[in-house]
Amino acid sequence: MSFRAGLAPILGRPNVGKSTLLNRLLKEKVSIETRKPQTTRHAITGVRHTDESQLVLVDTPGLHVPGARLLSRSMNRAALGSVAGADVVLMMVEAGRWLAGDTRVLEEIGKSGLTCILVVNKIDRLKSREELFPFLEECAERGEFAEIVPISALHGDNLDRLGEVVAQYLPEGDPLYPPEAVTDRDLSFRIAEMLREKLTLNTHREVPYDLDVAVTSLDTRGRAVVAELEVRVNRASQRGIVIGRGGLRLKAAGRQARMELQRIFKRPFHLRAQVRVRKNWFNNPRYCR
Ligand SMILES: Nc1nc2c(ncn2[C@@H]2O[C@H](COP(=O)(O)OP(=O)(O)OP(=O)(O)O)[C@@H](O)[C@H]2O)c(=O)[nH]1
Ligand SMILES: [Mg+2]
Repeated sequence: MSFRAGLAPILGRPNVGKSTLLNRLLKEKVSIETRKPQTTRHAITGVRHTDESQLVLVDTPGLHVPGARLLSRSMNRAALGSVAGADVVLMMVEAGRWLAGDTRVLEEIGKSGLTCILVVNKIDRLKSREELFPFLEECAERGEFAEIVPISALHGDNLDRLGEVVAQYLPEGDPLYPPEAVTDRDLSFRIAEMLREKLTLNTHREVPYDLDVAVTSLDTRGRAVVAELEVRVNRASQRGIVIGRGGLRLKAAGRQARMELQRIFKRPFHLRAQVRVRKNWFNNPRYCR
């Protein structure tokens, strides 16, 4: 049998589980996951290697009706941009819930003319298996999908099957990435995103959307990775919220990020974070690029 390799972006409205799927397919967290919508802000590539194929998956920001922010528009642009050069598109929906946002995603994918595989996620949430079949039928009526694959990304149900199905739609050819490649994102990005995930989980209302994290200095020469980070917020009051009473919230988030990074990279991490007020950073092209 010949080798297959190609590009498969994952598109869908916010919060359907795209990042969770990427991480489970790779068996490594390369893209952050939270229960809050609009978590992912960039297109993030992850490579799944098997003996027969190399699947280059792209996690994308959830497509949404753009708000006034430059960041919102640049997130949608990043998602749609990932369709260019794709071999097949994965569209993700939640089992039992086809919303207007899903129809909009399908329309955008339709413009590309590419083959689309529908991934029906979160099947573990259905009360019974009997609820699944009518929903799969509804999906088949809503769009022209080459395949419809029900999964639970969170529980890992049917993911090997999904990988095999997607591989069938890739062109025959040599691997696109070296065998050790996992993601196109560098260590600085992954450290910053990990802290952003923990801060997002530890803050509420508008704060997760008003904060951003960047690594300002990185030293990997010693046994431990030493990183300095800047946490950006939009307003002075959010600075206090993110830091928390006695610095406890920032400290807790930093510890959670450090422990998860140590598990992934199998070496110690030291993170030092400063919180700075950068008014309207989400409208600044420099931060949104
Ligand atoms: N019950 C259940 N929850 C899931 C499943 N997959 C993902 N989730 C949860 O759904 C939420 C959103 O997951 P993400 O992977 O961050 O979703 P996303 O589509 O990447 O979201 P955005 O980046 O905001 O577009 C998280 O709380 C996940 O744990 C699943 O199969 N079952
Ligand atoms: Mg995501």
